[in-house]
Amino acid sequence: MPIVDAQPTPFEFDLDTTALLVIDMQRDFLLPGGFGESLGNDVAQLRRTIGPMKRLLEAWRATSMPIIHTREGHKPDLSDCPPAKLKRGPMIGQPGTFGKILIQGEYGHDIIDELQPLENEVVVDKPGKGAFYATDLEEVLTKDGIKRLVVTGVTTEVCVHTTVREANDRGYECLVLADCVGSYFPEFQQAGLRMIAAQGGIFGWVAESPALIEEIAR
Ligand code: C5J
Repeated sequence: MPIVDAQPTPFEFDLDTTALLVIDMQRDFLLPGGFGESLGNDVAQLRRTIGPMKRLLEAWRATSMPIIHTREGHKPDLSDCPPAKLKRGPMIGQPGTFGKILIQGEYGHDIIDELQPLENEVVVDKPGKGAFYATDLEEVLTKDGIKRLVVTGVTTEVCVHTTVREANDRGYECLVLADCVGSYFPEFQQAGLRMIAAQGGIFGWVAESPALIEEIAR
């Protein structure tokens, strides 16, 4: 089995039971002038993941392992957006630079050009921060016999963390790639990664993508 140098211990995986999860690499979060930036965030903190993610996708696509992308967003009538979320995110559904913010079918809701999914890759639309809540992700993973997830995307302390915590509770072993996840807040990026691998890997492992790419390219 391939083994990647990771924290807190090496991460072992096999090509038949491992999937790549790419979380919310959407224009609304990553494009200059978009929703994320309009909230006062520095999108460069997220955009630094694009180069490593492109290299990872290229290597991963040369294997038979599945790739699953997620997008956070809502139906145009917001019927799947809990009032409590809307109360603290009143911009959701409002017109923005790239269409209605976080609304399915709008330009800003879709994945950035650099990381567009291929036709054979699954895209899971999720109304929450976690990728399991109110989605068919569990069915998709079960159908493919997946037991391990390599997790990438944004943001580290919100949608990546929520998903990895949920996945861990459901019995998946998760490897988070430090250079392929991003937070608008450098201190959250650092703490978010440390939390995953602390206490013997309380809910996962952390590694750098070149170490993984080297293993899957063997
Ligand atoms: C946020 C996400 N931060 N994808 N979404 O609202 O992490």
